Amino acid sequence: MNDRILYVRLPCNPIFPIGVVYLADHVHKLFPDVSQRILDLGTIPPLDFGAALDRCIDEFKPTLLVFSWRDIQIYAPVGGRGGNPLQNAFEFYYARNPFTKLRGAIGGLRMVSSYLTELWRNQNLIQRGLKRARQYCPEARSVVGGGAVSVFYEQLGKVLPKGTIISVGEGEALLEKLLHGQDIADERCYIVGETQPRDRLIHEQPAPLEKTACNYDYIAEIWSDFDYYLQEGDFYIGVQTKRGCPHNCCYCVYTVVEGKQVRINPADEVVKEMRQLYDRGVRNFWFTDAQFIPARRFMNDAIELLQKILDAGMTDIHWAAYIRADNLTPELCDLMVKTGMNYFEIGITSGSQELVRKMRMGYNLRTVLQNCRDLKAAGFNDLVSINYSFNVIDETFDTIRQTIAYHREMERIFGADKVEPAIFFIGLQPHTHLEEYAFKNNILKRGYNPLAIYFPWVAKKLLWNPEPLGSFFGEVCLQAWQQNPNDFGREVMNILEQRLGVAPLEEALTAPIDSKEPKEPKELTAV
Ligand code: B12
Ligand code: SF4
Repeated sequence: MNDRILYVRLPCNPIFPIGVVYLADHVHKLFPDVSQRILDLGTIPPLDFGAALDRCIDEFKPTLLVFSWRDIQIYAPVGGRGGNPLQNAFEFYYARNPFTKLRGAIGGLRMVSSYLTELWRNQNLIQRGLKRARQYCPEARSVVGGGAVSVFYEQLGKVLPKGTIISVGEGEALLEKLLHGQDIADERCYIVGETQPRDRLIHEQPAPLEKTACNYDYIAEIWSDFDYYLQEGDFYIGVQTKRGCPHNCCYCVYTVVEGKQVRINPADEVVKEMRQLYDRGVRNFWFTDAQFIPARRFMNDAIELLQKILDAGMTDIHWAAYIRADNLTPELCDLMVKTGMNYFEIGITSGSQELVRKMRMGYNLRTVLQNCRDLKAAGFNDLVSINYSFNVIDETFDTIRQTIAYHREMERIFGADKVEPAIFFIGLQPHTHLEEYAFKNNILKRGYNPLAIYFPWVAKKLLWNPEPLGSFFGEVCLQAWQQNPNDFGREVMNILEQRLGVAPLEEALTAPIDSKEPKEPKELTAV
């Protein structure tokens, strides 16, 4: 067999390229004779991207180029590569002072230009790589996948070279078929210029896969820059413990990208994988699951894994993850602390039970509070980031007051300095319930281009902050940046409290129809 696969992780911030590592590992286990190499452009200075790609292709002469594209939405409303996109956008849309508005416009233009440059640069790298590989092997092909492609697969088909295979979600099964020379028509993919993406392609379930420990000795052989992530010691190296999320949160696309069926990677295999990294000096791990504990029925799996990490003697590690804090027990809290969890993010989105239900999030906020108390009692004394997205749906001054009450209670539990309110506004994503809601309510027209954020009117709709409260939030955020730009989240909370007051906690925890077991709420009835 003469297949030679080059994995190119397209430029992005240096986050461990776990996707291509897993793909290469999977292929090696099934096709040990296939030669492989990894090139991570995340570790290479921008001026050298093209030359590094050329050099690698000239040396390796790949027959298959696997391009992995991690993120496109750098404009997501947190500090991104183009500056602070939320601040730019809000200054432009809501500032009354013309100078502030102008500053927002200039910042926005800078951001849009860096966004377009990245889009164009990645398309160019894909074209350039394929052209160069064809100098050595005229039949060379390219496949493109990864997080960004999974979200924007429909739009990317319009800009990538004819014949490129565009893949949605996990790539293991697709690569297997390509190497076996089998028909790929049933896979979650399509070929530019030859086939069209099937309707609802992203909603198709991924192929079942029993994940085994990644073989890092092999990865070190095929990836010369692996050490880059080991030397610094402060990277959180990705380890996946499961795939899939059963929930339905109205703005979230993870649940369709990874599928609703949760597939657990066997705990022994996860520990074996961590052990190899540990032996290479890694002490910080990020469990890259959509949710580390997606539902109560997966708590035992989390307990088993954490216990096995302890049993393996890895007692000086730290780890972080997205945690649904409604799925904790005192035993689990204890293990989380003992195994070194030193950061977690909870995306409750709102502190109002009524809104949490309307957004189909299936959280019981009272349970979350109780579990946080258990976590604190177990000795957790590190940082918690609570993600709030205001104004998603049916926000009122009352629900804002409830969110403040909820947040203050979190501060009482963990300590105000330990609770970081991360203020987001939802960046609307394709294939979500919220997008469907926007269509039904004539906020967006079907066929809009979600990548066209260079048009201010598209960007304004995708950065979800609708009236009647949109301008109010705009004003509050601008005041917060002016008063305390280095502690934006806390400042927003303080201003909201000064302006609106705070509700009794009990009001925040009580929704008109209190469903203990999250069923399918009907509030997004337009969907
Ligand atoms: C965990 C995670 C994080 C963690 C990463 C921690 C770490 N150390 O690894 C943190 C919290 C840091 C993070 C941050 C961000 N993230 Co994030 N993150 C994720 C998440 C949940 C999982 C990613 C992951 O590692 N999965 C596990 C690995 C194994 O999967 P994978 O890399 O996707 O690879 C698989 C497939 O994609 C596929 N595949 C990959 N490449 C290829 C190539 C080919 C050819 C094929 C066929 C298949 C294929 O096969 C792989 C194996 O199955 C995803 C959402 C999701 N559920 O996928 C978002 C996601 C990747 N993040 C996203 C974004 C935008 C970001 C941020 C840029 C947000 C921001 N604006 O700040 C930041 C980046 C921060 C920075 N420093 O630049 C987006 C990217 C797409 C987009 N919208 O542009 C995603 C998809 C979420 C979303 N829906 O919007 N993230
Ligand atoms: S629980 Fe998290 S990953 Fe799952 S659907 Fe909701 S927001 Fe998405």
